[in-house]
This record gives sequence, C-alpha cells and structure tokens, in this order.
Amino acid sequence: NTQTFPCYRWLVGDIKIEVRDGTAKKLCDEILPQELAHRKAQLEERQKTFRWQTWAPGIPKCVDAKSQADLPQDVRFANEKRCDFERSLQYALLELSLKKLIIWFGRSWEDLDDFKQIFWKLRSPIAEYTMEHWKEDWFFGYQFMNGSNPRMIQRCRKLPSNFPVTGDMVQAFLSPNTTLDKELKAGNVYLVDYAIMDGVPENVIRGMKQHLAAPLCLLYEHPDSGLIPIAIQLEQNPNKDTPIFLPNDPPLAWLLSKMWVRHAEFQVFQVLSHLLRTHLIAEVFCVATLRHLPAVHPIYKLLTPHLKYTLEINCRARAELISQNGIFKRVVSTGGDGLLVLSQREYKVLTYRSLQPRCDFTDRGVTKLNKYFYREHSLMLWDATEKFVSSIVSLYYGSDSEVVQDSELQAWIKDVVEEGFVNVPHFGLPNELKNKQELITLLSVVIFTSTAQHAATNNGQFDFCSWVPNTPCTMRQPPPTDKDSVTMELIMNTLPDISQSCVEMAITWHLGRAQPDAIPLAQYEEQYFTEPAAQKMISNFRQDLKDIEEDILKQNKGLEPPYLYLCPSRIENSITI
Ligand code: OYP
Repeated sequence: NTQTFPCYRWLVGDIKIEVRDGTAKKLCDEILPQELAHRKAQLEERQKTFRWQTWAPGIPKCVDAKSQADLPQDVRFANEKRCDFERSLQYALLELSLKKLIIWFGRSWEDLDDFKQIFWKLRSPIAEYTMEHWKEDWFFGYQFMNGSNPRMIQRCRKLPSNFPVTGDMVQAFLSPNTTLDKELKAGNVYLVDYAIMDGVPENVIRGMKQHLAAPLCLLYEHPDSGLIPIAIQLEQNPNKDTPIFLPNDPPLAWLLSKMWVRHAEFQVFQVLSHLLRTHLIAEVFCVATLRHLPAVHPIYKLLTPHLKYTLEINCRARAELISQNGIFKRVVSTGGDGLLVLSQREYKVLTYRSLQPRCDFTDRGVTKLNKYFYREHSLMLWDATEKFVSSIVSLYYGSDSEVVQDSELQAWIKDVVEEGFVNVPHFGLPNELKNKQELITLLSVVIFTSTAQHAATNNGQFDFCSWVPNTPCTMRQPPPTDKDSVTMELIMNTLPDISQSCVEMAITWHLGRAQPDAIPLAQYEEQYFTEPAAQKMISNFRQDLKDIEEDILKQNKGLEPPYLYLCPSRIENSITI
C-alpha cells in the first residue's frame, strides 16, 4: 500500500526501487512507528552513501567520490546520456578532421582568417555572427550584457583611482555636447574590472609559460551606438608600461587590448561564473538534500528533479577537466594552480545575495542598462520560479513555525551552511530557516541557479568562444606595453596555438550544444508529487513559462543577434553538462 509507505526504497534482489507514489509528508505528518523508522533508516543509509569531501580548501565542499564510478547507480547518467557524452567530444575532435591540426603544438596560426580552418563543420548561426562581427566595438560591448558571462558589468559613478582615464582621452567617443564627468554623473558610464585576476599564477604548457592580465575596461552607453568600450588598461597598477588603450589607437593595438579583456573574460566566465557559481553551488544542495531529506519529504520532491546528474557531471569535471593533468592544464592559461587560486578568491567574496538576480542587478547598478536581455529574462524567470516555489511551500507549510519545527529541514540547512559552504565568511546564508519566506527565497535560488543561471552561462559558450580570437583560452605572449609595437605577428604569437584552438572549439561545442536528452525546465519527467493540488501548481508554472517563452520569441523577432538562451524550452531542468 503506497499510501502507507510512500516514496520509500524497496530492495528487490539487489536492485533498489524507489516508489515515487504517495503524498508528500514532513516528519511531523507521520504517525505510524514503522513510517518513522523507515524515514530514519533511509537517512542513515543515505548519509553513509553520500559524504562530504574537501576536494580543495577554500571552495565549496563536494561529494566524496574519486570519479563518477564511485557514485551509486541511481545518481549516475542513464546509458544514453553517458554514451552521448562520451561520444560527442570524440566526434568533435576526430570527425572534424581537427585530428590533423590538433598535433600542431606550439604552432601559431599565420593570420586571423586561418582560424576558419577549424570553423567549417561545427557551426552555429551565432558563432558565425561572432566570426563576422567580433572586431566591432558595439559587439564587444554587447557581449558584457548578452554574451555567456553577463554578470561582470557594473555602473561606474567615479573612476577607480588605479584607472586614470581623463576626459580629454575619451571626449571623441562621447556624444556631442557632453563630457566624461557629466556622463559619469548621469549614470551612462560602466566598468568591467578583472582585479580578481591580478597575480593569479600562470600555467606552463609544454615548457612554455602562458600569460595573464587583470584588465579594466570603461564603457559608455552611447545614445546612438549603444554600449561601447572607450578605454582599456591591461594591468591593475598603472605605470609607464601600461598605456590606456583607446578606440582611435592604431587598429591592431586597440584590437589586441580588447582580446586581452576577452581572455580575462574566458577565465572569469568558465572558472567563476560557470564552474563555481553554478556547478559547485548546485552540488552543495545536492549532497545536503540526499543526506537530510527522505524521499517522501516535500522539499526533496521539489528539488530532486533540479539536481539530476549534477553529481556525475561534477565528478567528471574534477577528474578530467580541472584535475592536475586535465584539459585546463593542457590548454588554458589558468590551468594548474591558477584556477584554484581564482576560485578561492571568488569564494571569499561570494554572497548569497549575489545569487538572487534582483539584488545582483541593483548592486551592480545595471537596472537601467538598455537591451540587457539577460536581465529582463532572468527577472521574468525568477518571478515565475518564486511564485511556483511559494505555492508549493504554502501547500505543505501552514505557518512559519512549521518551518522552524521541521527538524529534517533544519538539519538540511545546517549541513548546507556548516559543511557545504564552510569558511565563507561573507556568504550571508544563516544556518537555520526562521520562516516560510526564507525557505521560499532559498529554494528559488537553488532552482534558478541550476536552471536559468546555468543556461545563461553554459549555453552560449560555443557561440561566443568557438571563434577563438573573440574569447581566447590562453595567451602565449605578455600583454603589449606600447601601442606602436603591436603587429599581426605579435597577435598571432599571442593567441592560442593551433592545437589549443582546436581543443577550445571542441570542448565549447561539446558543452554548449543542445543536449539530445535534455529535460526542459518544469517538464518533470518523473512524477514526484502526486497530490492534485501540487499537480495544479506545476501546470501553472508551465503556463507561466509558456507565456515567458512567447514574450521572448516576440521580443526576438528581427533581433540580431537573437538572445534565446533563457527561452524556457531551452533551459535544462538541472545541471547535466
Ligand atoms: C567534464 O571525455 C566536463 O575528456 C567537460 O564539465 C569535459 C570533460 C569532463 C572532459 C571529457 C572527456 C563537464 C562541466 C563543467 C564545467 C564548468 C567549466 C567548464 C569549462 C569549459 C572550459 C573549456 C576549455 C576549453 C579550452
């Protein structure tokens, strides 16, 4: 009788079957002693199976597994997913005849157009658009809003003291009859500051030192041309060898300075925005949920579909992507110690607040920025998610005190904060939940991060990074120190070599392409909730997402390039890649 023993795991031979049928129940809803015993036994077993591990100090803890092979079968990829994952990268590397090129270690391309040699079979309309437009200043500005790392740009009311741009330098790029001072006051000036990159250790690849810079880039929202860069400095501490690059400099000097900004962008994007701020954060909730919430618990039922496959993809990333001789070590300038130092720095300043889109936009001062589609779509998705979460929470928690008294839920949040997010002094998430609203916000953060935020960062990576000069994964020469010595030869010797370019293209395709077996946001495949009231809330959520989809498609009519990463139908229900 599944009403009596809802959602428990049964042992049939040595196959565990999870019975998903039945009403969700909090601990206080259980009356039968055998139900209580079952609940307790299930959690004891889960806590033995899913343990915390410090993979490296100073970043969130993760699941204790050497590789995905150590994970229990029920959180592993299904066969089809595994075959597809393992085949797709090989396809990218071999079928594309990259094979002939990929062994050209250390060999530079001769001309920017040569990158087209690896750009003929793996294609997407926006990747081609990027190839056509990457040199244009408006497109460079556009990517800070609607590229794959849309969270770096902030309003600038006062120039940072280490970035001595003068009004004279940039006067020519402002609209007539205004000054830099006036525009700073009016709120039309923006800054992208990669200070976090300053002094990060550089990778050494096949005996060759790679190079990093920590640029600052000033942007102006021009009434006609939109957001455009007006000044770039490649280091944090200015001296005579750190010129401020300007749009009217010799064209190759300006182009190379923008490439340096985009190279810093690659690192911050992949290591911080993508890996740390989506994958590793979702994993903390994944482990805590498995350890503390029995399958019958309403919050387990709510979160589980949004945490599917996250443990396995992260294990794979730790084993093959960011490990001592993983892909980062082989082709990315922050490979080796760099990516860890970078993540540790970000983790020190990471806040729970910054994971809530409305707060994030307010804090960065970007609520007025025009054509910031990422912001507009994120807010619509946040609101729909929060409305759904709020309805589910209210269905199971009649009052704030029911939240306070749910000892399983309180053990869950304590584990999240004291184990998962240990040693992150400014994070700002308390280790207990005091009322329904705190629970609603937190669950919305978990779902938003694992769905919309991951889609916004992951899904555009092929579009913006496969044309390697637009977002180089490494730089093989130091930043230029004077504007007049920048030649095409220097640029080609600086950009990734032929082999590194092939890998960048292959991996970004592998991760960024539409996943064949994707489950879209809110299309719950397994029916965790069986109550009609909860079913209705799910169907309301789907309707809200349908409306958002329509809005987004309407807004995109005639838009070039389109911004479709946050179309609900293209957002996966969990981090699976
Ligand atoms: C795991 O078969 C993942 O070797 C990708 O990463 C690739 C592998 C393993 C290797 C597969 C193999 C999944 C999930 C993630 C993440 C965040 C960071 C992504 C960084 C991508 C960087 C691309 C580097 C290109 C030069």
